Amino acid sequence: MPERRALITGITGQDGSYLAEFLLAQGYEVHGLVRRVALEDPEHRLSRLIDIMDRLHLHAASLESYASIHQVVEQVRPEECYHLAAQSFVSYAFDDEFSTLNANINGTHYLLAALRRLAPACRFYFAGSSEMFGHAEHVPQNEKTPFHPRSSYGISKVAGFELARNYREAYAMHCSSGILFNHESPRRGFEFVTRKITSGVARIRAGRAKELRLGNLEAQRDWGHARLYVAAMWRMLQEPSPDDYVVSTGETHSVREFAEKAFAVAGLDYRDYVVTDPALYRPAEVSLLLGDSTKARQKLGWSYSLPFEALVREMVESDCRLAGVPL
Ligand code: F7E
Repeated sequence: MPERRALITGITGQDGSYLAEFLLAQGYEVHGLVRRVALEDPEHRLSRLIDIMDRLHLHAASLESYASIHQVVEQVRPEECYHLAAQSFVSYAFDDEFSTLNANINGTHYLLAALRRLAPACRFYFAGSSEMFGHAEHVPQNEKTPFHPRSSYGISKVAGFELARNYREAYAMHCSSGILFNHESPRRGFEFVTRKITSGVARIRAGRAKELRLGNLEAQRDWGHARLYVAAMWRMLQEPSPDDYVVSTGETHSVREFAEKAFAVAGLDYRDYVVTDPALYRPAEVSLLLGDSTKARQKLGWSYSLPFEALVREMVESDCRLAGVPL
């Protein structure tokens, strides 16, 4: 069978790197759209791709420029496109609403418009987010739960979701959105709370820090493992018809619980180190997210069974290894 061509935006991130590995293992020709600065600084910005770099085709482009996206889509003519790139840090979205909305909404729109023109049969995956539910009316949240985003990030994801749906309905394109709940791993960026905690544990264990400052410890999230979520993205694009799916574990835990478990993995008591800092609270918090992924399990045959403790342990062990204090 000839190789299938996939294009991934956001390939340098946590999800992009796991998805690239997954698609390579399925025999795909994998293309990635990356910023020029990333190509100029591969050691840092392409670090998650280091082991598969020689098997990837990377193209410099900016999601802020329609012309550059058009050029890459014209060159690659992908059969599947996974749109993962975004300004994805919710706290930053409060500091700069304008660039979050501009980059996330326009980037999605430009890509869809270029695909429509140059590769209309391409199957398209949009990275939706549980942040679209925000101040959710129902617990747990499923595909029918109304959106009530609480940040410009959440708003930008609702807009992207609606754009993907509109291209599906108006132009008969195969556009699907995954509404992914929080997903973590040793490759998570350091600004997100799970990695902030696990890297903080490692620094404390290595004697390089004495405390860890956190914001709202009572926020609850449905945290899964990113490596296991990328399979759901792929499955969505293998379906005969496009659709939208919640991807989640069906369990929720507080930030406090994550911290308690992470410190315990290293034999420490979080109460001795965690300091709450009101400056780290968000102007509008999403207090409780819990996903119901029945549809993804039933229609896509996707499943998830990794215990929460195993995710926390993997992340702490990895950060302790990186800090030179393996457990
Ligand atoms: O915050 C609380 C914070 O930044 C989780 C992104 O991937 O998942 C992620 O969004 C919770 C929030 O992720 C700190 O207030 C307390 O309630 O790890 P986070 P997020 O905002 O849930 C969704 C699905 C996405 O789509 C996003 O792109 O933890 N929290 N103290 C803190 N959060 C951070 N970052 N830092 C703290 O010190």
